[in-house]
Amino acid sequence: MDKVKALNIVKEQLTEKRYIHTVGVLHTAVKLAKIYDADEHRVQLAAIFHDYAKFRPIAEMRKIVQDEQMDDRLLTYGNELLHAPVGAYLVKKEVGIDDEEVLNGIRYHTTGRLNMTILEKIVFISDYIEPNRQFPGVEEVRDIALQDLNKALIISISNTIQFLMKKRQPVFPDTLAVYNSLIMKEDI
Ligand code: DGI
Ligand code: FE
Ligand code: FE
Repeated sequence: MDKVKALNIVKEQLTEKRYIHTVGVLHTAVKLAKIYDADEHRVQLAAIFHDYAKFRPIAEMRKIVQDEQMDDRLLTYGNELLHAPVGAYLVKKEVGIDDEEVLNGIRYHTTGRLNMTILEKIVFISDYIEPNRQFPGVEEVRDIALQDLNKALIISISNTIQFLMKKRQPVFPDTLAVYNSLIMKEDI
């Protein structure tokens, strides 16, 4: 599917603000795909559709998680997590994209997972650093993402975990697992 068609499809699912965010993620992801030699077309599609399910009713998303026998933990760690795996499911079902690498980029863009592919890392980081994101520390990750993808992942996940802890929200175990595995591998 080409970029223009994909953008037109996702636009209908999103608010204007979220669409602008999506275009920011797309541009950032393409830049990172060139640097890290990832499949640009797949990265584009995953970036464009990453928040496809963001505005689906919570009840609908919870039902899909149950009916499709997805990971049960998605139902207990916060509703913010649902749009990623449900997005992957709906993009396959409604848009007809069945490339598992693209779908995994969508599926894991919020929590991350152990042994993420380059595409998954690129979508995850681009979601965090795209130009419309403004929060303390984002500039640092923007710079580091151009040099070292894993280091950028460590910092962004660490920031997210701290953000969740400050709000006394649960941290999804796979998110902690990515953090642990990268921090033990990296010399940071
Ligand atoms: O959809 P976006 O806003 O573009 O970004 P996102 O898909 O990364 O979602 C961000 C939200 O997800 C934010 O409110 C924090 C939350 N989140 C991210 N990782 C975790 C998490 N929430 C829980 N409970 N646990 C996590 O590990
Ligand atoms: Fe998201
Ligand atoms: Fe997003």
